[in-house]
Amino acid sequence: PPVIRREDYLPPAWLVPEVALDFRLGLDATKVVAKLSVARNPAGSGASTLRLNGDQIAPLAVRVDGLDVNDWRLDGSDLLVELNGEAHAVEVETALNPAANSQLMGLYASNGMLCTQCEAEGFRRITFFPDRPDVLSTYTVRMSGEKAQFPILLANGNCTASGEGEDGTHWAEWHDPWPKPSYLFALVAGDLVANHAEFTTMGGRKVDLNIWVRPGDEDRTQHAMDSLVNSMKWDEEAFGREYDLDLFNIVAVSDFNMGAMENKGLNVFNTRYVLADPETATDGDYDAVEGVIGHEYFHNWSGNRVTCRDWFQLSLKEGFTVLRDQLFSADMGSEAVKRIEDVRVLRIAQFPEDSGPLAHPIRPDSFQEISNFYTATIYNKGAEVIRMMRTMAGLERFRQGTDLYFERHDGEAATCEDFVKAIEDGARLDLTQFRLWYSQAGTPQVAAEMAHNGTQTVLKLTQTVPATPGQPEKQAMPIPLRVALFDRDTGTHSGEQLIVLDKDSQTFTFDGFTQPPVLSINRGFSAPVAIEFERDSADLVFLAAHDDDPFARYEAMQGLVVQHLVAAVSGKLDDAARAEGRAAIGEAYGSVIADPALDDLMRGELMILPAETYLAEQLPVSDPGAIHAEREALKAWLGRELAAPLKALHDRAVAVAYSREAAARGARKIKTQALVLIACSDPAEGARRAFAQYQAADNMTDRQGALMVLASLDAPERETALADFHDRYEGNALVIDKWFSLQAGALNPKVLEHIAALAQHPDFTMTNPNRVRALYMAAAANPKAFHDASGEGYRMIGDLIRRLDPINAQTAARFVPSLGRWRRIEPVRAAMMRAELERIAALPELSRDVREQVSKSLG
Ligand code: B3K
Ligand code: ZN
Repeated sequence: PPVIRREDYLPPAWLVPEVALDFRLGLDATKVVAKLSVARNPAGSGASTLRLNGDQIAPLAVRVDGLDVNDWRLDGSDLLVELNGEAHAVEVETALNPAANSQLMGLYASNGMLCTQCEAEGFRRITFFPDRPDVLSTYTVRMSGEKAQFPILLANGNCTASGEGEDGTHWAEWHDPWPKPSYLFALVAGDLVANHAEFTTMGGRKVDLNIWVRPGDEDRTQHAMDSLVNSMKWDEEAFGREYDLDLFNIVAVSDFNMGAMENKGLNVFNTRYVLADPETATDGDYDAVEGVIGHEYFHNWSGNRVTCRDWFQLSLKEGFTVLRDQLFSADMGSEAVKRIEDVRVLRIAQFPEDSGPLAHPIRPDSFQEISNFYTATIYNKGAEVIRMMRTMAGLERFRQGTDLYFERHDGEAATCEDFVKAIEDGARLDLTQFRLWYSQAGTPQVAAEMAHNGTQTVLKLTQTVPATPGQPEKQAMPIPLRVALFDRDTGTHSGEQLIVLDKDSQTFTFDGFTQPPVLSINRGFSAPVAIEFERDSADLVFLAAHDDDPFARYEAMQGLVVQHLVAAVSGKLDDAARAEGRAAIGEAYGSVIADPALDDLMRGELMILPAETYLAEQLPVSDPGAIHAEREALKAWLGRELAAPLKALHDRAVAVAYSREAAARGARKIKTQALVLIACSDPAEGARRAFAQYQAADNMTDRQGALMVLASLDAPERETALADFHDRYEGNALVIDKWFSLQAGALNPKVLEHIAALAQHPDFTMTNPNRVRALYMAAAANPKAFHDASGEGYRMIGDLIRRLDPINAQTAARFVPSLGRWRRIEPVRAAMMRAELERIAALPELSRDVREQVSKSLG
């Protein structure tokens, strides 16, 4: 497949200032007439050929300035039309079968309704068009269809006219005044009901808000609506951004490749990020709804008003919008907890990507299939990179930078360079060297050494940016590190400093300590780097108890466990060292459980042990079996050692009544965490408590937590609870997804058998991405299933990719990276993982999506 390169960018030869689309809707036959007013781009090549991209469609008729033409040509799937003048009207007809569209890109059917997904290149599956984000057009959309089947007809912008047609049909016309790229086009037709609200913007504009769902689901939309209103208000206050249409529609669909899509004025959402009530959604689900509603809304400015010049600039909108949604969620809840969660996601999802065969800079230089680049690197590392600019500039100057960015580039298709330049000018920062963060992949490793002499403390920092595919040599990058030095006796520090490491190696001197201070570094995770600093457990126990930066406190807890488990799996622990390491962890854990100054949400964060994938990242090559065994052994030890305080914690949390308040959410979080550890050390007691929690539950957080614990146990309560859960929620797709996920993610000895049986369950289907992910993403992330020594887990994921690829290539490709990590895994398993990739690569028919990921993973 051809490689597309960033450096080959050329402006479009033709622009399309206006588009009129006419849809005659049918589930298995939809007719589309597209009228494009095209004009030569003064900044273009001057070519007379108009190139209109297409994918799996055929031109039924082509007209230029009202006349049928037949001198058009096809180049691959693109339609080429020769044009002589400066401006023309080009009309193309296409016919689609939405019901047969299992890829869920373009126009497709879901549960009897029709909807679209165009980003990145789905619009070309609807009609022929210059399907690239730097072609901005004003859209007018007319659609007609059976009124009974599609009572609600929606598109971008405002509804300008509607009426009844013949034979039970009706029609609607929509107009979006804001020029937009084709990837932001959307249309929805179906039997939908709305939760309606109103929002008045800071400029006094009244906006109608609708959240459209299938009849029966409307009672579960209030949290999404509250989140939308909060997002609109927050963006005005935090970024000065006001909404710009009189209408904002959100539609929930159950078949969706991703989380949601920011189409102008008509966001389309995966139901899982819209529907929530206490009975069916966990606290985590509530947070995810708030975060994604915010994210898509914030795209209205960072993405829609200012869009991307080309797909290499994807992080321009995604990195920035993720940062915006992170700041929003932090403001709505606990800033400290949100920061810890965001760093955990980065470490679990992005660090392994950055150290593997698919590593790429946040602004990639090339791709084969853009859908493969909606990655944790573009999104989450992209957010971290912008967050660093914010940290260096300070909040006020950063805001001046973003104001300048929006002002300068409103209505444009911009580049990452435009963004950096605007921050540079607006925030008055020199970002010359900082631009390396956009071009270099790989997680910088920062080694720290401390020396103390008299009253002087010298901190020596050395950075290395690891080699990544195509980038063997790296340059030093500016790394902003928030640091504080603690006095051991007083347990305090005299102020935090921001130091910027911008050379390979640098020393920083601090004065005034009569004894060696305790270093707290990368506080708040001010830079997305890995810090290597050998230190005594005593120092980590000290920071875990005393650090006033909540992230640093969490980090000290993590550090204690990481040091211990890495030493354990590397065979570096004798019995005495193991006992000593556990004692330090037990002590820190014990104080976290007991500390009255901690709220339970934060306590819950501090109790989370480092993930196995993060532990694996610490080693050049690791044995997942050994990591799993050591981590489980530590959990069981903690459960035994802290049995009494954990049971007391569980009892205390059980007594807290359900509410959405922070205190009650915190209680639910630690409730299940305590339960997990109790079950690890005493399965019978764990099963008893879990079953009681399950039966008493009046909310999904408690019910799911209890069921998760039971699913991992070999106890009679397991089957009873699983059967009850299925009966209770039969027909509720999102909750049945949980039922699949919990079993596939369980640390049960028979988990592979269970997964095989679930794949045959009547509720399982390969055509619904949520269901596929519920079963197989959970399986691929479950060390006990995926890394089973037999290699059966690898075979299961390999088989899935082969079977899913022809149905839904985008979703299939998402499973490749788990197998792609083989180089970092011990040789016996690595060979089996590699063999699965080779089996896939040998297939004659593979999507571009899977082909790219597999060949990069093998190469
Ligand atoms: N912009 C969409 C992503 C669509 C990707 C399609 N392959 C969701 C988001 O980031 O908001
Ligand atoms: Zn986004």
